[in-house]
Amino acid sequence: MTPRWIFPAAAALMLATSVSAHAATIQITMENLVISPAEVSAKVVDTIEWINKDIFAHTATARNGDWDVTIPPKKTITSVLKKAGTVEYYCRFHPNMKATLTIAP
Ligand SMILES: [Cu+2]
Repeated sequence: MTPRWIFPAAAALMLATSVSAHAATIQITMENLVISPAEVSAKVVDTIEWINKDIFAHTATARNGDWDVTIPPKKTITSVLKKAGTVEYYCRFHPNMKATLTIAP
């Protein structure tokens, strides 16, 4: 006889696989006042993990106003990309920190 738990486990596995085929998680690190990688390609529905390794807060502020994420010191913030385009962004506290995110539809 087949154990009852196999069916929900298989269903959960299939669900996880189909989700990951469409959306990726991309990590962008802020460390020593540098955003890396400085140029990232992503697509709509991807998740960005903003990782701040510094001991002060940073922001990822889109120049076109699409988003403005504040990342507290030593924290990781996730956000989901909703709009396509090539977005230049910077840190409001440290304007020398600049990078580009290219988001495909
Ligand atoms: Cu900063």
